[in-house]
Amino acid sequence: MRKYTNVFDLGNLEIALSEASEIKQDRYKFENLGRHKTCLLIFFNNSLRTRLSTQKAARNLGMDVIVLDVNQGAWKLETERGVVMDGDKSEHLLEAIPVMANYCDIIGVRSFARFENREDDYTEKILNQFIQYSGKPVFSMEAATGHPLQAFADLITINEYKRNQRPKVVLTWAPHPRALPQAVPNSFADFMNEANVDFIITHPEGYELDPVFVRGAHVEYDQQKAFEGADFIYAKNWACPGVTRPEDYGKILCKDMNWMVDATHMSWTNNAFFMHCLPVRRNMIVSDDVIEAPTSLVIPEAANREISATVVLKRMLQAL
Ligand code: AN0
Ligand code: CP
Repeated sequence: MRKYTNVFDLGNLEIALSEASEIKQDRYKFENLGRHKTCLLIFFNNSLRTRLSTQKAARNLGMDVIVLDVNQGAWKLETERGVVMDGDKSEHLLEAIPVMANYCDIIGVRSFARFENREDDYTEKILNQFIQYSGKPVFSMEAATGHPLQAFADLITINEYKRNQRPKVVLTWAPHPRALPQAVPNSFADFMNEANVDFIITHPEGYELDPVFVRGAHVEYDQQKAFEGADFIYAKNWACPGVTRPEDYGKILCKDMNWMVDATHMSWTNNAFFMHCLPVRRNMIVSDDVIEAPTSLVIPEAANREISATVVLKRMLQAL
């Protein structure tokens, strides 16, 4: 595998899931694969889970790891070509990428949507520069439009907890005080559309996700209807994706607290499991009792981030 940005990079999901369970049974099975190989993790944004689980995954494979927080201690990076660099940015990404690539074999990048320009975000301008100019395998640790390590961990979790062959999985929008990217819901939809699940998306009007990710999924604007008979509820906030009204891209259109997932919402379901990628704001997205219930999978989901990252890094090492 030379890049990992979406579900199609994984190929057959059944095979990917069986590799995940092989690694979960013995996470050190491939501990010699990464000897004398270095994984560089570059963060333009904050992280707890991705930062820790990806380092752990690299170490499971015997790799060395370097972590760079671009905004803490490195030179401020210019990302636009043609800019007269007379401001606060001392270095250009076009030099920084090949320089950083010298010191490693595989690169992970976290670079969230900036919400300045929809086209820049949806063409993955920053991530694609790493792919183009590093000459190294690159994986997304949440880029502008996707978070495929999270979605793979979510799929692993659903596969572990499902009670029937084809569970009903609902992705629901929920309220949040700040504008958040669409990366997590996009990738979740990307994966669920290829998985053996009955997939429904529910959100207020105006929050339609990009058709590249929604594909044939059923979109239901009535949240209660969507929740009926659900086996898994996956909650996430996202800001306006600007599909129907490009001028609203990145805006908060709705703060309706009736969309928060609480015990009443869960009572509409088939005793569903609750999922969220974390970090989560309690009593905005989900009530205390729902996230603390035995049916909450937020912790096992986060634990599976180590597994999804180990599978992806293993495949990248095998292709070096
Ligand atoms: C980020 C987001 O919504 O994309 C990261 C989630 C994994 N969340 C926040 O910024 C709170
Ligand atoms: N779920 C997730 O990616 O969490 P972090 O932002 O803490 O890495």
